[in-house]
Parts: sequence; C-alpha cells; structure tokens
Amino acid sequence: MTTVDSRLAEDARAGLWQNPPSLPPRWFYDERGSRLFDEITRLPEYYPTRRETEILQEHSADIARLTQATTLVELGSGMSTKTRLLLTAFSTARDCVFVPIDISAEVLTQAADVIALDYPTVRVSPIVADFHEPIPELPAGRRLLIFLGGTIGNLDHGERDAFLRRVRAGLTPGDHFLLGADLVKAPSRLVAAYDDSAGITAEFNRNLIEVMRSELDAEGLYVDDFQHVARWNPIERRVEMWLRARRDVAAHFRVLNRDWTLPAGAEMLTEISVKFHLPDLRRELSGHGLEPVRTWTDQGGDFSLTLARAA
Ligand code: SAH
Ligand code: AVI
Repeated sequence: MTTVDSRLAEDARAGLWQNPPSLPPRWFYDERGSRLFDEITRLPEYYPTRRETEILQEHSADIARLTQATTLVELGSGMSTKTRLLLTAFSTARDCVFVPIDISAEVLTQAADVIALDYPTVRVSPIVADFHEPIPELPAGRRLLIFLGGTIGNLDHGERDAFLRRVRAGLTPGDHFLLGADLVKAPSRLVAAYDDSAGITAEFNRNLIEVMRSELDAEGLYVDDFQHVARWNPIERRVEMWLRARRDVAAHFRVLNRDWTLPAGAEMLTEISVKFHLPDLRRELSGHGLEPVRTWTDQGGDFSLTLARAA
C-alpha cells in the first residue's frame, strides 16, 4: 500500500525539480492547513463559500426532488458544512446514506462524527480516499455525487478530464452529479479572494513549506524564506498561488536523499484555481456523459451549481 509519506515523496520527486517547481494542492490539507482553509471560508474577501451556501439554501429542496437520491456521496468533503443543507432536505424526504470522501483523515473523521450525531436518521459512512484515484464502490440506491466549493478548479485540464471520466464511471445511468464551480469575474476580486488582508491565505500557502519540511525531513527549509503570491492568469483563466523565495534557498530532503535549491525571487507553483464560463462547463459535462439538468447561480452571478444526470 502507498503511504501518505511515500505519496508525498513521489509528488515531490515529480514536481520540485521541474521548471517551475510545483507540488499538487492536496498537500495543503494537514491538520493546520485544514483549519486555515476553514478560516478562509469565513474571510470577507473569499466569496465562494457564502455564494454557494446561498444557492444551496435556495435550491436544496429542488435538488432532493429532482434527484430522488437516497445515497449522497461527497468528494473532497472537508467539514461538509454546506452539505448540511442538502442532508436536511434529503433526510426530511426519506432515509438516506451519506458517504463523505476526503484525503484528510482527521477532518473527515471529525466531520463524520458530528454529522452522525446531528442527523440520527442518516447513515454516515466516511471513506479516506484520493479523488485522483477511481471512485470507491458506492452503496446501492439512487445516488447523488457532489463536488462542492469550486474544488474542480484546482484540477488542470487533463486532471479534470480524467476526473469527470471517473465520476461517470462511478455512477449508474439515472444517478446525478452536482458540481460547484466558481465563475470568471473581475481579476481584482479574484486576486483579493486569494490574497486576503488578514494574511490567512498566505499562511495556508506557506504551511505547505512546513508540510514539506516535516514530512520529507528537510534541512535548510524555512517557512519565513517564502512569500505568498496570488496572480490572475488571463490566458488559462485561473488564479495561481505561488511561493516566492525571499533569499537563495538551499535545502536537503533526507527522505528523498536529494538537495533542492531555489534562487532568491524564483517561484514554486502551489495551486491553480480555474474559473469557468457556464456554457463551457456544461459542454464539458455533457462531453463526459453527464447531461446538465439545471444550473443555478447566486444573484450576483459569482458562483454556480450544476446538476447533471449520468446518461
Ligand atoms: N468541499 C469543502 C472543502 C473544500 S477544501 C468546501 O466546499 O468547503 C478541499 C477539500 O478537498 C479538503 O477537505 C481536502 O482535504 C480535500 N482534498 C484535496 N485534495 C484531495 C484529493 N486529491 N482527494 C481527496 N480529497 C482531497
Ligand atoms: C478548495 N479550493 C476550492 C479552494 C479554492 O478556492 O481554490 C482552495 C483555496 N486556496 C486558496 N484559498 C482557497
């Protein structure tokens, strides 16, 4: 079995010696990173969580009615805070099973325990898994698979294509997929959402250095040597988060038995967050056998939820 450590070592070997160096965003979510993400969701500049919550407040009952689902499966579930709106709508209509799936075992267990207490009629069955792997076999019944928060934006084009293929493969015709996606808007608002004035996103980004230091047993690697950078890339239509070296970095990873250098001013790519135009997104879904049934946005048109049916 691949351990978390060996998986990080694999990702580090594949990404850190590239130009530019990079690591996949999954490594943000250790215990501290998950807590920082939770803080991000409440920041004034970070609109996606509030906008998606508004849409769910308005339309969870429609989603329960349209899908008639008895099994709710959530990928990258985190604390599943917004999912409570769906659980309320679903469990009012019928008995249901909730399968939260996340890579972060601590957060997943904590969230599953609290939800099981708060929703006694819902059977909660958490799974620690990576959404870049095939979707685990799901309980029988009419299923609704959800992927909220705009996390689809953290996947590049190739990853998104492979992800949507796995989603379709994990569902049976008639099952549904609910996708939360952030929409293209003024770059100033987008960048502010990833570079907040309280500096929480900067801490979230820089925490990756601490994860690398501790998990890869690094010497000469210090969080304070890195500066948070958030930029809008208009060609790729995505916000990018980078870590810029404040001085020449010369580290040694004992776990990898390799040296790593980053000259002052050079940057490492830590996250992309793609923003969408709705017609493109709907076309992408139907191209993967996920036929859009309904799309909702908040009043300002900042964020979207699309319900699609597995063909
Ligand atoms: N869905 C929640 C949380 C979003 S944060 C929301 O909308 O607020 C992204 C979540 O995805 C985190 O909980 C993180 O642990 C999880 N995650 C990141 N990469 C993952 C991967 N490769 N596989 C499974 N979960 C992942
Ligand atoms: C989880 N994901 C959708 C967040 C996003 O907006 O791309 C992660 C994040 N990164 C910085 N702030 C929030």
